[in-house]
Amino acid sequence: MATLQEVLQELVPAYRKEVAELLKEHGDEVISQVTVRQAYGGMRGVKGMICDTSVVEPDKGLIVRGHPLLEIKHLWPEEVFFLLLTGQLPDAEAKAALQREFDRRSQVPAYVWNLLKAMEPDTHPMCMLDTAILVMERESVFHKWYDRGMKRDDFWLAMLGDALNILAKLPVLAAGIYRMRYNHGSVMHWTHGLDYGANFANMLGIADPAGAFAKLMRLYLNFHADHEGGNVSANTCHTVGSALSDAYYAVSAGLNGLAGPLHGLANQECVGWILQTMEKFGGVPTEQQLREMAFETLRSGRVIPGYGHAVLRVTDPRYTGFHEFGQIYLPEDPVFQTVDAVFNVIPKVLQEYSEERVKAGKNPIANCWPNVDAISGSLLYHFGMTEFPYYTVMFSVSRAMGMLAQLIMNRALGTAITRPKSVSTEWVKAQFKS
Ligand code: CMX
Repeated sequence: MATLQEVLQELVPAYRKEVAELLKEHGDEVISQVTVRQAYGGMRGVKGMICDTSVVEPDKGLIVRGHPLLEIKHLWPEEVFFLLLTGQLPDAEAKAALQREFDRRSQVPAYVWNLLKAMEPDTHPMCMLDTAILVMERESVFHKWYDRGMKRDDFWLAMLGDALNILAKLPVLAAGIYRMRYNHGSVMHWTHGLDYGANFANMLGIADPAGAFAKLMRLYLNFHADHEGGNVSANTCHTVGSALSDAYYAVSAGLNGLAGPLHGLANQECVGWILQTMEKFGGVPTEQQLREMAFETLRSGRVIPGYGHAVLRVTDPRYTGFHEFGQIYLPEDPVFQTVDAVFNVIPKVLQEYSEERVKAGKNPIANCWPNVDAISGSLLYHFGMTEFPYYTVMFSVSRAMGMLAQLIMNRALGTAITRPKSVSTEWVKAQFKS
C-alpha cells in the first residue's frame, strides 16, 4: 500500500470533487435553524460546520469514518491517524512508513526544553505543553511555504508536513513535561522502531514489566483522538486554522480550550472528586455515602465532573471501553472500584437533581450518563500516575491527532475563514417586539 501522503494525493481531488458537486446541487438547501436559546446557549445542536474525520451520534457515541469506536478499539494511534484522514486502514507497510516518519521527526529542539526549564515550578502542565507547541511555530512548513507564495492547492500538503512534525514531537514533549514538572528524572528520548503508544509509555518512565501500561497508552491515544468538529478544542483549532494560521498556532489554541474544566480538564477534576470522596469515607464509599457527597457537590453549585455531555445522550462508549480495560487489568483497585460505584449512583442522582432544577424553572440536565473523563484518570492513577493535573496533557497528545487531521482536511477542501454572524440582545428584542 502507498504511504499516507500518497494515499491522500489520490484522495484529495476526489474529496474536492465530491464537495463541489454537493455545493452545486444542494448549496442553498437548509440543514439547520437557530433558536434564540441556541444563540445564547453555545450554539448547541446548530449544524453549522463540516467535519469528515468522525461524527458523534447522540445515541451511539463516536463513529470514526463509519466505524463505531468500540469496533476499532484495537487500533494503534498511528492507524487511527491514517483512518481519520483517509477512511482506510493502513496495511503493515503503510503503518511502518508512518512510524518511520515519526521516527525521523521526533527530535524536540533544545530551545524548547530551555524554555520549559525556565518556567515557574508551579506552572500548570497544560500551560507548559501549549507554550512548547507555540514556540515551535518558527519551524512551520506551512508558514515557510506560504511566505514563498505557495499555491492554494498545496495548502494541505504543507499542513500534513506540520502535522507529522507536531505529532512526532508531542509524546516526547508531553513525557518530558511529566518528568520535569514532577521530578521524575531526566527527559527520555523517542525509541526508533517502537510504535507511537509504546514510545509514549516508555518515555513517561512508568515501570511496565508486562506491557499493560503500553496497551493502555495505545487505547488511551486511540479513544481521545477525535470527537467530531464542534467541541471546544476542535472548533477553536478549526477557527484559528481557517485564518490560515499554521498548525502550531491552531493546535496550541485548541489545546488551550481543552484545558478548561468543562472540557478536557474534567478528567483531572474527576479523579480529584473520587479521591476526596474516598478520603472522606475512608475507602470505597457505599452508595448512600456517594449520594450524600454528590448532592453536597451539586448543592454547592458545582458540577459532577465526568457526567453529562453536550451531544451524547447515552453512556460514552469511551467510558465503556476503558471500563472493559479496567475489569481486565485492575479489578481490585479501590479507585477503579469507586468509579464503578459512582456509575451505579450518579445517573440516578443527576436525574433527581434535574427534576428539582426543572421545578425551580431551570434547564434539565440533558444527559446524566458518564463521559470519558469519568474513568480515564482512574486507569492512569492505577499505574502510578498520581499527578492528576497532568492528565489533560495526555488527552492533548491524542486530541492533537484529530485536530491536525481536521486541519489537513480543511485545507484540502479549501474551507473558508470562519465568520458566523453575531447579533446583539437589542437586535433579538427588536425581532419579537410586535
Ligand atoms: N453536574 C451538574 N450539573 C450538570 C452536569 C453535571 N455533571 N451536566 C450538566 N449540568 C447542568 C449544566 O451545568 C446546565 O446548567 P445551567 O443551565 O444552570 O448552566 C444544565 O445542566 C444543562 O446542561 P446540559 O444541556 O445537560 O449540558 P451542556 O451541554 O450545557 O454542558 C457539559 C455539557 C459537559 C459541559 C456538562 O454536562 C458538564 O459540565 N459536565 C461536567 C464536566 C465534564 O464532565 N466535562 C467533560 C465533558 C467531556 C469533554 O468535553 O471532555
